Amino acid sequence: MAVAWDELIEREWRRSGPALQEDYDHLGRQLKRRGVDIAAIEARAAAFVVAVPSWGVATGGTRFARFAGPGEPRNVFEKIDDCHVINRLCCVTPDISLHIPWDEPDDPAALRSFAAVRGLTLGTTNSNTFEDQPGQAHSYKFGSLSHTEAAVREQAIAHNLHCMTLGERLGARAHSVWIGDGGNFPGQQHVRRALDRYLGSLHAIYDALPPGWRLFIEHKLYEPAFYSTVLNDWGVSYHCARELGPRAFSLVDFGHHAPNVNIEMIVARLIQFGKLGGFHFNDSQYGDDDLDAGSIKPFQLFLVFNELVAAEAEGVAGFDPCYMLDQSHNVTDPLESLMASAVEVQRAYVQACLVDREALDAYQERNDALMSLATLKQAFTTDVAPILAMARRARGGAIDPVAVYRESRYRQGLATERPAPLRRGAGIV
Ligand code: PSV
Ligand code: MN
Repeated sequence: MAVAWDELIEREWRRSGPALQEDYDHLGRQLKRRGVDIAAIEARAAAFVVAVPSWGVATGGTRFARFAGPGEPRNVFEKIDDCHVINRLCCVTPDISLHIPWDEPDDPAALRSFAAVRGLTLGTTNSNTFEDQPGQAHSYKFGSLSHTEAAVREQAIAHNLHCMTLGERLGARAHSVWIGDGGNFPGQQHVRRALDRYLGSLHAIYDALPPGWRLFIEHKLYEPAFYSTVLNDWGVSYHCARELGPRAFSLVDFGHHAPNVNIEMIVARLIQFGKLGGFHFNDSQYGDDDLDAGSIKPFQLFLVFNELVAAEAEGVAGFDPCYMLDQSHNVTDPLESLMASAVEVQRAYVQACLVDREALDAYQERNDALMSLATLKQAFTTDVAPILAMARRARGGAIDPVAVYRESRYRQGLATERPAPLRRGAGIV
């Protein structure tokens, strides 16, 4: 769908630019009183990147139903077109996380340049051994990398090796593994043997990791297995990443923890142990709800970034986390949700950049609990929206990405351009 983005964005600037400039200047004066240079913060905001998941641009679903939206992407090229719109407007998502075989291209070089001309990279491959593909020799019904039968494990390993070979041709730099392996019933699995088998399979994948690549492993406490999972928590993930070697890291998906788990503590520990690979950002109220990042617990998101920015500031050796969204958009336009979520993640980062670290250190040393929290709250309650908007503006993006997107009528145009039969049935992604 061809849209005159430059024109729309300029029109928005004429309409909203003067008010934004006023807000920005006012915030600049406020921050100056706190000893903070707004231009330096804006530069950090502009350098921030969070990848979008290719599987997030189509409408998601629950176990019960999927309510498809108009103009859904029908192939990986259309997904990349949609990802381009997201980045065009919010200027924070130049990278895409691909899912194989859902995004398997016939011609990887063509896909890579299709993305490149849109200013996008395909940084991470994700394997899929949690469902069966047509014609597949062995079923994953009872597991994949940890399956009791060697032939199933070998098939799952081969799929991961294929993802990485493909990824090399796409210019990817990391491979991410999430498995659905686990048990529904007490006694169904010998839990220690299952983990041993998983680790054995991962060793084979790790050994084939292309030069310069990182391997991310993603834990999850339940679902689709409802009693036990093989990589059930960050401790097991850390153990596996350590067993595998220096290029294996734990990936933290926000939704993959029990309610009330202190995720920022997990993040801090993984940083401390040199094994934080990155994130799948989303939000949740109950389980792995895959809601939009920052929609339910924005303070938690900020506290995670507080740990990340502190590690950055302290120059923790090897600290280089990869930021990705991983959400399921069931009741919103997925592009709007992804834009809003990318901005929420960037907002939390920028707020964390405003923490007065010297003051916080001093309060911590004096055991002043109240003022320690107040220092964090001062940063968290600062409305950084003008900084984010100016960072977008400087890079040709929109002041209000969702508003410009709606004005463009991109979705309405797709509805006729991409006629698709309603895909019935449930599904997480
Ligand atoms: C399933 O929980 C899941 O959302 C995992 O978080 C993976 O990252 C994602 O699917 C894609 O495989
Ligand atoms: Mn995930």
